[in-house]
Amino acid sequence: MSIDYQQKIPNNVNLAEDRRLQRALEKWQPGYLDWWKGMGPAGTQDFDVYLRTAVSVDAKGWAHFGHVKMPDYRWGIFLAPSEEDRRINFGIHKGDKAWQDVPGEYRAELRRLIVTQGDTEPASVEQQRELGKTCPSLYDLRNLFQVHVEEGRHLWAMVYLLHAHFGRDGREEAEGMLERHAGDADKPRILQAFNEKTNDWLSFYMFTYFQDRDGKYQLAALAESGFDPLSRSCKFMLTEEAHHLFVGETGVQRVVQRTCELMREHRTEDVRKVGGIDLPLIQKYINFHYSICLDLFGSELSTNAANYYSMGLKGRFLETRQNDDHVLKDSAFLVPEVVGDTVHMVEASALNAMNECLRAEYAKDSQRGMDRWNKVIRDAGIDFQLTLPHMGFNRSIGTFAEYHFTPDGKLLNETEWMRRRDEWLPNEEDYAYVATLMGAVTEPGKFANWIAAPARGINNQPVDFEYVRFN
Ligand code: BYC
Ligand code: FE
Ligand code: FE
Repeated sequence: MSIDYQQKIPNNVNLAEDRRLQRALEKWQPGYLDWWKGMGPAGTQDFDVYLRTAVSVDAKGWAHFGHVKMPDYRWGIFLAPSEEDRRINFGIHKGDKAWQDVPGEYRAELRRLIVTQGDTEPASVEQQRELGKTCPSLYDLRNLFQVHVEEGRHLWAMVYLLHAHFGRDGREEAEGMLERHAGDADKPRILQAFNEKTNDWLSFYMFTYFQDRDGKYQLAALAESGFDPLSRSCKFMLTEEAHHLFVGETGVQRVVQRTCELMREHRTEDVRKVGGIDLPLIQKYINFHYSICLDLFGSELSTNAANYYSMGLKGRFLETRQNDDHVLKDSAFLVPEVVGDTVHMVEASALNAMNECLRAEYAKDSQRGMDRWNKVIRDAGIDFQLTLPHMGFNRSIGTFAEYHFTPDGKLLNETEWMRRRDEWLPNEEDYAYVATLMGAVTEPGKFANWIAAPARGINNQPVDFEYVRFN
């Protein structure tokens, strides 16, 4: 189904037929635009940006490219096509028809899931809002803005569900999305990783590699939902998410590549002397971003997560491909436990271990890009390996919250941890150094010294295309 762009709010949900809902969303829209202008990408209102906009949700139609001023971007409501006779695939309602309306008894749980998901979307834009001022190239600047408009659209996706299915409290929650802000002392965002600073571009690439990947896994689990409108929203969001992950993976890879070039060219490991980002510093950034993202999956054991699953609200990654009964009443899953000074994997109820189950998938997937980065280092003939830190490193949620582990998994006491944490996490000096590298490069086809050019441009355009016009 194609998307109606004649309307104030582009959509493929027949909004015009539901006047009340349409009016409610049109009332929310100006607040959203105010938020975009006040809390969205700073100082960008007049830029023309080469953006991708969805014109329909099928495979061919959703990637339409052209220069757009961001406040004029057509944020809309797009659900993936509905599946005929879709069933609930897991939990106690397995086999029942998927719900088109919120089941009354699960209203509170569904609302909480949708609000938590929605809250992260504008949060990420707020966290990254200053980065446009220090872009390493026009190509990267355009990618940053593409991510931003799509995170804005993801907020629309969740706000639509709240307005369409949760009545008055849904509308209040939709207001709340524009009232909480990343890092705000009084009204912070719900999940901690969305209150951290993202002040430099290495952080941005790490964010889109690690944190957007949490998005991918959470959205995939919600795409399994028995609540069909949520499932269809998340399915379409996932198609957009792929680009965010691409930006992260190739971004880090290009930094790694440039670092290797500088090391070889100048025959030194100390690339800070020549304006590069040294591999140990890249490792510290990985340690930080991966560990705060592991926290995003919640506690290893959670009755909330068990309930979400049994109720049919949130499934596992690729639920229908799992080879079991999809009810899991008597099934087990391995979760970590600290015994003495080592970590043991012990059996727990699979239902209670849902968060851990999703985190395990995430961990596997996180390794894949690392392998590609390491190949770049190896191909350059350099003896160094980037690694994911141990699951207990720098954790604040769940089993590991009360312990301290080194990146390679040795238990430390509090004093040792405080003394040595700067060896593993970026410290003030590291951030200050990276900050000195950040300066706007805005000539088409030029790149900052610390990052390699990409292999190709966006949508078959050349790398030196004018992806952003400043006017
Ligand atoms: N100490 O907090 P709970 C994205 C217990 S990113 C000890 O309820 P839950 C994006 C607590 O009592 C994706 N225990 O977490 C990315 C409870 O135990 P019981 C965002 C503590 O609900 C980049 C248990 O721990 N989407 O889209 O299991 C850019 C569980 O705690 C403590 C989502 O996250 C403590 N301090 O899971 C843009 C999806 N604290 O009583 C966008 C929606 C708590 O239950 N969210 N406990 O046994 C969810 O699915 C869930 O909210 C979470 C948390 C997975 C996040
Ligand atoms: Fe998103
Ligand atoms: Fe994203």
